[in-house]
Amino acid sequence: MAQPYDDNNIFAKILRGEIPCNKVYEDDHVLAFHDINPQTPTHVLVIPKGRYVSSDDFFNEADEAEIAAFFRAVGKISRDLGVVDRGYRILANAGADAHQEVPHFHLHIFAGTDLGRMIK
Ligand code: DGP
Repeated sequence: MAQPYDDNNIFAKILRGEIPCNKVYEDDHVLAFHDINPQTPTHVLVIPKGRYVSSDDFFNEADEAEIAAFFRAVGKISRDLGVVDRGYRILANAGADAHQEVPHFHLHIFAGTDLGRMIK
């Protein structure tokens, strides 16, 4: 059974404005902000505003408009960050083996350095 959504997770608090973030983008469906503990010179998190625990939850439960808006936003954010020409990596950790820390679906955008073949 899917894990229930926890309204007290840190990204839910950021979405409600209870905790500040260094915002890079916002629209009706999406919020993006700099990671508090950046692993690369550019490290941005993109989250849907809907209540989705993980990528599995989002991919299976979100409606088409929400999914489309999310990935369009990822594309726009990447371009606006100026990382597309040199290259970037997008990644979602999901579940225990991937060490997902925050139980609100998010994509990481890593860029600004040679990323090698693997990154956590
Ligand atoms: P993950 O392991 O994929 O769940 O990554 C969660 C990321 O969230 C991790 O890179 C650190 C980041 N993070 C955790 N708490 C905060 C916070 O309060 N603010 C911001 N901006 N990022 C956070």
